[in-house]
Amino acid sequence: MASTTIKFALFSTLTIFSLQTVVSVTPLPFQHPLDPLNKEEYLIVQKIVLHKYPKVAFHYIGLDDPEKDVILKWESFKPNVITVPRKAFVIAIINSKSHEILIDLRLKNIVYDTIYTGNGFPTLSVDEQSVAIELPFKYSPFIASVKKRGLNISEVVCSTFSVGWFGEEKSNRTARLDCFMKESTVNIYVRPISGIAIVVDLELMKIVEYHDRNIETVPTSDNTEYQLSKQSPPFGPKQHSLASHQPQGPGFQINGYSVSWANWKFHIGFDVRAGVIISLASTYDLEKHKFRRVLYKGYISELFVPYQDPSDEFYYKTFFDAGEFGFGLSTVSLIPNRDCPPNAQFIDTYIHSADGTPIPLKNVVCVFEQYNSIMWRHTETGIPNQFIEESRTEVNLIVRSVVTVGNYDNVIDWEFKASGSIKPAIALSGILEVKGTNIKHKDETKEDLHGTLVSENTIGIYHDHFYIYYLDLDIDGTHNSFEKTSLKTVRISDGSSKRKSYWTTETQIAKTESDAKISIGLAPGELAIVNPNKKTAIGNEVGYRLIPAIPAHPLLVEDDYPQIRGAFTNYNVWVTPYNRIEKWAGGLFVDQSHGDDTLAIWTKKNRDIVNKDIVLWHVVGIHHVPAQEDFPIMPLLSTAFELRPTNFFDRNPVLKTLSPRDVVACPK
Ligand SMILES: *[C@@H]1O[C@H](CO)[C@@H](O)[C@H](O)[C@H]1NC(C)=O
Ligand SMILES: *[C@@H]1O[C@H](CO)[C@@H](O)[C@H](O)[C@H]1NC(C)=O
Ligand SMILES: [Cu+2]
Repeated sequence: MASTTIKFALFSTLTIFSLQTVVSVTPLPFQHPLDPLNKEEYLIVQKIVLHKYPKVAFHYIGLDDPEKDVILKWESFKPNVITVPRKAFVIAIINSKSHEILIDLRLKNIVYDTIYTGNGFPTLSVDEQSVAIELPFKYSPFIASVKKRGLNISEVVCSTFSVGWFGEEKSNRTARLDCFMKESTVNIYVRPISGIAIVVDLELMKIVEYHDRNIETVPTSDNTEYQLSKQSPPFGPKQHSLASHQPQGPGFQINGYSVSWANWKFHIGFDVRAGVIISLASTYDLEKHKFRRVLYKGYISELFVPYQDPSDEFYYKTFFDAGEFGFGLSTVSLIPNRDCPPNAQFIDTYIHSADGTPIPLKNVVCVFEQYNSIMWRHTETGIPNQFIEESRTEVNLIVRSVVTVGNYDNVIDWEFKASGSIKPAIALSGILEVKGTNIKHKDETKEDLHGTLVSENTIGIYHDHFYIYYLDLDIDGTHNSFEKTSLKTVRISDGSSKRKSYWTTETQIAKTESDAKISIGLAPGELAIVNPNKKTAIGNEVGYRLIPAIPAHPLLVEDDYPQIRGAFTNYNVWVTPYNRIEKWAGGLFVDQSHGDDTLAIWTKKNRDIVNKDIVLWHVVGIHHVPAQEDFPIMPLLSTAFELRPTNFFDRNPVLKTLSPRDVVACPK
């Protein structure tokens, strides 16, 4: 989480980029009904809304995805794309009121325009944050605070932070500002000016609350630089180059936003709130000679990052990065040959500014093949006079994007395997959120620092990262069930065996949403989405298993305000019946939300989920106790889970897959 300084810089670069390359950028016409809005479509939205209202702040503009049956019909019969509705959903602030507006992009009219009167506010816009961060420099109490600390105001930069919700009945749309020193280092986040609270009313665009509680040392800039140009020898440890040359060319094709590779085809969407969206992932079954559906739609629905310092200047830091700052708005351009290997291909898209203007975003996604590991192998030594060894190399396809919300960088990968697995992975890097302290050595205090002393005068505050994935699996069709299989020990007491025990399985079909709320713990078990209407030739239900990430459970008490808002972390797994409007696990209006529109609330209806179109939600969490190695910038910390076919194929689907080397050696 979360600031504007970096995003502001990003936008400036983009503006320059668009001016320089305006001639060569040909907007990609949409070819697929799930393609993100293109430049022309953003302009239509802007024109229509500005025609009705003179002053509008656009906080969200995105594709209003057509109904699933329409998409599936389109995919099966491949009619002209024009037959599918094309609409944009808009959240805008007009006269300080949140509007939800639906626009028909073909008819070029407003389908509905309603005022939202519930709790919570839209995603903060980058533009308003850019204005807010300049306010302290014209605010005399702040100038005095800086002077009092002996700091140079010309070397101060500020960032915006969402304020959270702490039980207030009513609140105005506000943000907090934290300020940092940029002098002698670009690593601003590790040089906070601690002890000051600044609250900005985003509608009035002025500072409405200010206090300077105490002065803590601003950590020095020594050893905080991460730019290569600022480092001095010795360099190391040494890394040798790896060949990622593909003499036969890439094994995948990208057509617009549609990708095909090996036995997979899928679509990559992009949304200013969700970031990358994987849709319509189907795998080709060599024996059945057809594509079979696996994942209708998958994306990260929310990221909850609660910090664990209850003091006046930190308690409010309980961020919802997707809903408050926008994963898509915070997606950065990937760096070729660094973020992605030389064999990667890149996809560009558009996002929008607060006045509705489309902004090109280059290299927002990269797609590449990666030699990973062994696909399968065996050495057979058990047959006299024969020596058998067989091994197949695994090549995977990775779809990567990077979401940088202020200080943190989230590397978001979707990995596809020829064996039928999909492996979503998250990796964190970037800068810790730290607090200044007068303490230089751990022995100086016995107090709870609410974090780790990661450098002199610098506390890396404890926090969590809880990602919740929306996974609308459609295993071989839309109607699926959720099965929980427990592995249980059976004691043998009748003397029927020399053994005293064994384990076996017991499978239960989750009937309703309550049956499907799962806290993954010590009890061994298997979780699977199955299609009860489709069986293998020998009678097993076809399915996909969830091999979960290392489980992380919330540690805040259930009635604490941030936890009410982030109640979707109460379980690691949830299953809901498909509902087109249940997209955001923390709610549609998350900024300052009261937690009344979360997954935890929707599932109270306890709806039926047997043999229905269902959605699996998986929480991937990291409890982060910072360490000195995370300073001044942290090496990648990663976690992943796997959606793995289970009795989906009749046998190993990669039995006859050739390793790349075999393909080269094989004479045509
Ligand atoms: C304050 O910082 C500015 C900008 O870096 C610099 O030009 C100026 O000399 C500094 N003033 C003092 C008193 O150090
Ligand atoms: C909201 O702002 C108005 C002024 O615009 C102020 O009168 C009111 O007290 C504020 N409400 C809260 C809860 O801060
Ligand atoms: Cu962290």
